[in-house]
Amino acid sequence: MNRARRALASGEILIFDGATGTLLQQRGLPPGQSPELFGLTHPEAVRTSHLDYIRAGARAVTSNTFGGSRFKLPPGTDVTALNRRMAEIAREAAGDDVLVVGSIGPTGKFVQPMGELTLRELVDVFAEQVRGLAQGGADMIIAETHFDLAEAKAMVLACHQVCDLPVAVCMTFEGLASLTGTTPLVFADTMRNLGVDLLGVNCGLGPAGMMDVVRDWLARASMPFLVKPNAGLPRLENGRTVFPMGPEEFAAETAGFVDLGAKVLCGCCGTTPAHIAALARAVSGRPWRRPEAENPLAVTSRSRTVAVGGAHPLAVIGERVNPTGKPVLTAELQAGELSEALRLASEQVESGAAILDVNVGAPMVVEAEILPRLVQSLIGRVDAPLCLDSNDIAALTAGLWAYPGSALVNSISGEPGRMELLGPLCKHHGAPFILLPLEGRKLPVTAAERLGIVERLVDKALGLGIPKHLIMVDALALTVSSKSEAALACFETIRHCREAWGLPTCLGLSNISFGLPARELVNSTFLAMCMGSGLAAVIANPNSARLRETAFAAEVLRARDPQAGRFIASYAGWRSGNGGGAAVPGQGAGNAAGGAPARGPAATLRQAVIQGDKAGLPAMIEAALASGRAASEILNGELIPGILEVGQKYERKEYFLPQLLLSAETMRLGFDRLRPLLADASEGEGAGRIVMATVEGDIHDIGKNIVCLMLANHGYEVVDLGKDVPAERIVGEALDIDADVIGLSALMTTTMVRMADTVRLRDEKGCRARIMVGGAVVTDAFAASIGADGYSPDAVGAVREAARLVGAARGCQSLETC
Ligand code: THG
Repeated sequence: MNRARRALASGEILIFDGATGTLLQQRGLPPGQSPELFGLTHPEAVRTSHLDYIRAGARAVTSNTFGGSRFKLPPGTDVTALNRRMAEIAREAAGDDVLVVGSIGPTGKFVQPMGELTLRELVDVFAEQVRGLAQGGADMIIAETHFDLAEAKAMVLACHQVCDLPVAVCMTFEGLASLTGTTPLVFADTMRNLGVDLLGVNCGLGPAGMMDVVRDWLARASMPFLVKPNAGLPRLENGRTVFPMGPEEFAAETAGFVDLGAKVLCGCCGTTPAHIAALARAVSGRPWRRPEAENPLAVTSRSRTVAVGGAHPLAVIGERVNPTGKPVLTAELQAGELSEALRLASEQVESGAAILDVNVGAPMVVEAEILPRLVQSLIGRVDAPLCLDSNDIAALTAGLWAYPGSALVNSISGEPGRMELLGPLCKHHGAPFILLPLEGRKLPVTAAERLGIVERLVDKALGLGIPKHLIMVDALALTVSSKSEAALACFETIRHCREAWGLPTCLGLSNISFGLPARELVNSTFLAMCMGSGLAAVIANPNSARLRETAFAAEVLRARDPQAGRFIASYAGWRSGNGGGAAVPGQGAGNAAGGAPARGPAATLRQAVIQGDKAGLPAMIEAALASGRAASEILNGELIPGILEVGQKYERKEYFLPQLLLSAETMRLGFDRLRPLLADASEGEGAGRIVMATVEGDIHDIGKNIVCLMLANHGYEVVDLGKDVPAERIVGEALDIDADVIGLSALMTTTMVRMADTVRLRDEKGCRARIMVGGAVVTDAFAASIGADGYSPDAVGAVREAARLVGAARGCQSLETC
């Protein structure tokens, strides 16, 4: 096995080298001159720089070829020879124990339609470089500082075309997107589809800035990843660029990525052998644990990724860029015009299509010419990833070469020879594809027939080395009006693919209803039933409101819409009959997001409560405490304002019960962590004992919970009896613990009258506790009318009122006048 591949598979953390520019300058490289050309005339300078890093503890050295492409070198340079020579020099320094990693930087050119080059031309440019690096003895190729997805893809295609070496690709992000709009997750999914061996992030950011990039990856980083930060963010001092982080600080922060599952750590700009030595010490002896993550099918564009299957929402593939039944579109495509196709595309994206099916098949249309042209026009205009729909292999090939991300190929059937031709094409381009269970002339009517064809096709694909995560199955919707069991066969096919094989399924929805009236009704009902069986994607008309409503509601029912967030965001104002609501599930920046309330990681603790971010909150609390913030300040300044805002959102009908519950749980999680720390900040033991409850018949407890938190935070001993509590229990508890105060809450006019029961029972039982009341509809006057001792309109006031009543209760006791 290749040395680098073995190292990547091992359980070790690998340390690679750091920046070489300064080392070469110390050895005579004039500023501004090409390090690669300098290396040809000063091989010793390059070799000893590598040795510096090996002595520092680097397990790999990076060849001096970052700018070694045709476009970065003077015309006439023998690119392959230069790269070979630099790899040889690195090999001499590395010997047998250290890895040589062949570096490839960006060319400075863009592919069409942003620039002049075609993807194929760019592959040729990289191939020249890769060939030389492989000949010179590189163990692995690493693309660094890339920012354009198409260029990164070209580099991978070149590697796979020229050699069998493992490939690492590093992208540079500014915040959470590259210069051309690629997010870390889009990048990760596209590289995963291409079969890249090591995912990386380098340059642009210091270690702290790279945390967010790596966190974005964790959802899917089933592949090893590399982190290569700068020594902090550069500053200009007296006209010189200075990197602020010293070796120890850099090493301590960078070593933190081991906890997140990083496989390779190294340094970019501003790092030196001392930084690498410190890094090697910092991670010494720590094992690598491959992060556990899902590996779903993903369709990507330059800026979006749509994960399909598993727990991801239904991906709607817009069907309308298809000449079938559209005379205007047909005529335009025949005349080589694209405007109607572009209009249909934009319209579907606005309706919420996650992916766009692109089919230009019509008489007198040369698909192999029109499809790539349309693809190029679309990638400049819409963000949604594309699905290339054609029977014409030449058209699919040309379409894939025109596409920067991972397009979905629709489809590969069981016709003889199709898989043999299309399978390797899809594998090479990292293109997920749809298997169509058709072979020969006979339609497979039963599920068993379909599954038989699917099984043979999947085996064939796996035999060609195609990873399973590129495969999706079409469940084959036939016409129910002519074959009454057509829908049943789909349900069974969908379920079996999912449960037995873990494969996502899709289907062309409208086929089912041919020949029937009210087709939209049949289609949307069929969709709901398919979703119940586990359908992952649907090719359909996203402009249909009925379809959208069905899809949104079905996602709630099959538990793929947490807290019904997307459904509520779209249909809170729905009226039967006239619909409403915007987009299908699966809309927006990948289908995992979509729809308010935002459920991404929260930026502040307050937001964590508002968003109900239970997963994120504990770490944020620890960070806040570590930064020296007092527990009481976190509670009063973040958690309580957060939960108060949740209450307001609930009242404004922006939030519904699922959000309310989630936020309350998040709040409780935070409070449980802070509670032991609050004692110090309290106003001393024995501030008073208080029994709190929401009265019988009422299940609202947000307000009461806030008051409990506030009272506890002020040092009161609070016994929270919860909600829907009978008067007997409240007074009984007050007697048992000899409470000073009873706090009662009710949200509704129908339940607030129950507060009077408690007052009456307290007097009957001779309980000394003073009673304070509150809740949305409770007023001062009402409190007085039932004989309550105190009232507060809000939680802050409740604390003040509690202090007054405890004083009264105790004063009363000492005077023995009660
Ligand atoms: N499986 C897979 N791919 C597919 C299909 C499938 N691709 C093609 C098709 N079936 C899905 N796409 C369409 C596109 C258009 C129409 C139906 C399915 C359609 N067109 C209207 C008509 O013919 O009247 C035009 C109406 C309009 O939208 O304006 O119905 O099953 N893998």
